[in-house]
Amino acid sequence: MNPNLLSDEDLRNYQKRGYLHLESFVEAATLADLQRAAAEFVEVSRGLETSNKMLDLEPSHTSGNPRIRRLNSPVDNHETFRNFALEGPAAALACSILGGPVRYHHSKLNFKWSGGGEEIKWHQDIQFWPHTDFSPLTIGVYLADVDDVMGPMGVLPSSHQGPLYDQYLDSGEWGGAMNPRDVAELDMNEIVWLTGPAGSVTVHNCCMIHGSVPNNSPNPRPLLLQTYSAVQSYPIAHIGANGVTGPLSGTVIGGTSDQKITIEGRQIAGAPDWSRAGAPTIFGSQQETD
Ligand SMILES: O=C(O)CCC(=O)C(=O)O
Repeated sequence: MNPNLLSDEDLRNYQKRGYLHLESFVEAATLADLQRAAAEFVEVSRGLETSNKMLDLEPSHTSGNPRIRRLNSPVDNHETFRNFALEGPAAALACSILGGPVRYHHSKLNFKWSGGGEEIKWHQDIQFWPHTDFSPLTIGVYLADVDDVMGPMGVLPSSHQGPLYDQYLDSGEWGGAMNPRDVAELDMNEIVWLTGPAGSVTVHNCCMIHGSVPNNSPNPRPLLLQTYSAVQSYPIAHIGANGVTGPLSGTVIGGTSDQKITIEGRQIAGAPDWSRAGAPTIFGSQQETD
């Protein structure tokens, strides 16, 4: 991994504002591979009438007029996306921002189809998948040129240092977005809309207020998103999406994990990660160390 991918100024900006906007960051050949992979799923979608675990389709989707909302977990569904996120430019960028090895969490490809592709209301991500710290960040790559009318992602600079909002509805159900009363308190003039040519990259911290408006243009707005945390940060189980983020979630990139974690000021040298190979019994572990 190239630790010098970003300037010191970029890194300072990320800390201060909670986001980065890197125009035309992904080089042409890699971008073309990602675009080809995305196009394969559009073809797959033609054979579907309704959403399945992999593809979330709009109700009006048909084989002749595909309308995809989201490809879930591209990293688990295509080698190109897997390489990009776990070994390629997105992995390198995550390591560069977080200053060392990182832990991959999850990925998705939001297509936001043409002619009305849906809005994503203002929200913060960390409530969806709390971690043991606030290092998690999401790297987005536009797979098409995106202008103002295509529903680009918008961020509220420095909001990652502000309140962490309750994203439940008044009814008590999970709403996945900020309450309109809280949104009304925001200064929307401060929102920065992250547009750019295909290959442009967005990075936002897990506490950043962000969202996007409907896509009223004649073209889809595919945004490939992958989330990472610092290696010493862990998803907290049994809350939100943690635990349903795919078999590659937890992959350590750019180094190793010493499994040390600090809770309430006390450091634990945690056991190895047994989530893939299965846990040994305490009897087995203790006998092996005799
Ligand atoms: O696709 C977008 O515009 C925003 C994505 C996003 O906010 C999310 O998936 O958390």
